[in-house]
Formats: sequence, C-alpha cells, structure tokens
Amino acid sequence: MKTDLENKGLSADSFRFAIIVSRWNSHITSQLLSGAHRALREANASGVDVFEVPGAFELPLASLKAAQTKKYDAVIALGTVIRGETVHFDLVAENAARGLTDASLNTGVPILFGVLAVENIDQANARSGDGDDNAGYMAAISAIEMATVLTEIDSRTARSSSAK
Ligand code: INI
Repeated sequence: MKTDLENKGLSADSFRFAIIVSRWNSHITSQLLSGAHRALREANASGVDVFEVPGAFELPLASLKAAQTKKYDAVIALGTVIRGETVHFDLVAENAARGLTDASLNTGVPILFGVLAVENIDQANARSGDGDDNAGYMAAISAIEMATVLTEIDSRTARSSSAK
C-alpha cells in the first residue's frame, strides 16, 4: 500500500540514504534524527544507514566519505549550533555549510543541510518537534526530491542520446 508521501508523488522505495548526525546538543539532534527517519519511513525508503560524529564541524568529512562510496542516493547531515552557547558559532556553522556544499558539488551526490544554526534553545526546540517543520524531516524530504530529480535527469539524458 502506498504511504501518504508516495500518494503525493514522493517515493523513496528505490533509494538508499546515509544520515550523518552530530552529538553536540544531542537532545535536539536526536529529534532531528527522528524527523528524518519519519520522512524516510513515510516515503518507503529502501535503506538508511546512520553514522554519528562529534559536532557540526565534523559533518562535512563524514558526509564526503559517505558520498564517495556511491552507495547512497543522498546524504542527510544533521546538527545543531546554538549562538548563545557557542563563542565560535559563526566558524562552526559557516564551515559546516561550506564543507557540506563542497562535498556535494565535488561528488555529485546530494548532501542535505539539516543543520540548525539558531540564536537560542527555544528556536532549536521550535524546529525539532513532531511536525513537518522539523528540520530533519525537511532535510529528508529534500533528499528524496534531489535523489528523484537527479535520477530523472539521468534517465532523460539516456533517452535523448539513444534516440539519435
Ligand atoms: N558543535 C556543534 O555541533 N554545535 C555547537 O553548538 C558547538 N559548540 O557550541 O561549540 C559545537 N562545537 C564542536 C565542534 O563542532 C567540533 O566538534 C569541535 O570544535 C572539534 O572539532
């Protein structure tokens, strides 16, 4: 039977995902992980592997490594950086964003930015609840969309070259 997301045209039943989750602010990142799992379950993902790293700063290297294996159709990076508790907030958040972007562009594998960079714990709680605005849930939905669109680009390219 099709799930709700599949009925909306969002199916992940042929896709495999890696989730890289950081332990800093684990009370929040565990909620992001639950949100990501919920989305992937709702879309019937065929496989999910989860890997843990210490902090958001370490997300890019582990995401790059996972992407390089070519085992995954997308990688979902989850973390939480809170300005109020982090003197080097900007360094950690900016390097995580830049590193994840570089890793994705260098491998051609979608790497999704499920990193909360927020001012305080209230904002972090607001984006890690049970709803569809959970940042982990949203990153996983975007991962499915990116895996779908890249597969579509591949298949349309294959059709046009064989039509010659
Ligand atoms: N890492 C986070 O993911 N969030 C934070 O809020 C944070 N703070 O507050 O410092 C944080 N720091 C650790 C950093 O990501 C690295 O793990 C550490 O610097 C070792 O490289």
